[in-house]
Amino acid sequence: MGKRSLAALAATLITAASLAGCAGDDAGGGSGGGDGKLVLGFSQVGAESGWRTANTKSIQDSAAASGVDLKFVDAQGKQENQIKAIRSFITQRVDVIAFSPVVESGWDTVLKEAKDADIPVILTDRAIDSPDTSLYKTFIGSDFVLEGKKAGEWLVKEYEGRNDPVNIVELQGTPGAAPANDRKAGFADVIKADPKFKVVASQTGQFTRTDGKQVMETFLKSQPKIDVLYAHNDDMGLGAIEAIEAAGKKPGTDIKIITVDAVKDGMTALSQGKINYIVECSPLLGPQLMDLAKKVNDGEQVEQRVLTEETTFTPEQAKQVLPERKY
Ligand code: GZL
Repeated sequence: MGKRSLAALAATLITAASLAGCAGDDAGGGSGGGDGKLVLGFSQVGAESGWRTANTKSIQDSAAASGVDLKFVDAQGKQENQIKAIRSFITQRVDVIAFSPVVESGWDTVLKEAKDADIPVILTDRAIDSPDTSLYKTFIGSDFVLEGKKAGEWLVKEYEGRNDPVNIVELQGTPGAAPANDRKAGFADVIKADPKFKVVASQTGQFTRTDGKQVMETFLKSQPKIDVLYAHNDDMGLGAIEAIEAAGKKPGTDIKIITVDAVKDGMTALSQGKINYIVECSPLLGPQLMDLAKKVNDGEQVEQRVLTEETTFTPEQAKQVLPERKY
């Protein structure tokens, strides 16, 4: 149990004892595991993509390796399930709460409850849009706007010197999710400089292969000419490749494809030339999350924003790094 929890526990015990004549029930502050282990409650978005699976593995493996007692809950992509899980962590008096917010909005009430219960919160992977940054200790994750910009910059370079119109279709991530909003904004901000680039269709594929394939099928039927697909993650891009091939076209040649994540299946398609460029978004947040959880449990100051390291890949680079890719 960290220093923060001990202080909170002592204060609550004194209050409880003075009110009730005896401590009796469980006191406030983090209870810590009976065996003195840090107890971390984690609410995960779901299991929608290869990235998410790798993220979950990183968190679970890191908790085991660092002796953290992890209470892991999968929300199946529903905000109400994440809110329920956070409330349950508060009732259980965990030491620290962490979660990857499925969408940006609607968290203030439940995070205020955690703050009132003196349980620190860490945001991982995705941000929230609350103006009250006192509701969480830190946010560890990627800069999604930058990821969108990197995708746009590749496209601008790819079509440098050419003036014919470039028709782009876009597969967006989950509506309301920070990576969907920001990857869209960053990409649009770069391509707006050149009027030849036109996003002729943009629709959510929910970050999944199935939806990515289905939406790409509708794009192929409704759009007379598609030059480029920008997919907010590899999984939707891989689903779209199935639709493109079924329509008798060559992905990566007839339709250029840019995706984000760089999970193994995406990198394999990239190495085969079916995808032209991938912007990496690292899911391996586990080790840093455990380190941050221990620090906030001990009442240590941590940076408000912890950025993850990531790069970009071309087909040649994918061939080189695939053998040692961890996910
Ligand atoms: C990004 C993460 C996104 C991935 C998708 O940090 O939130 O969610 O890009 C995943 O693959 O579904």
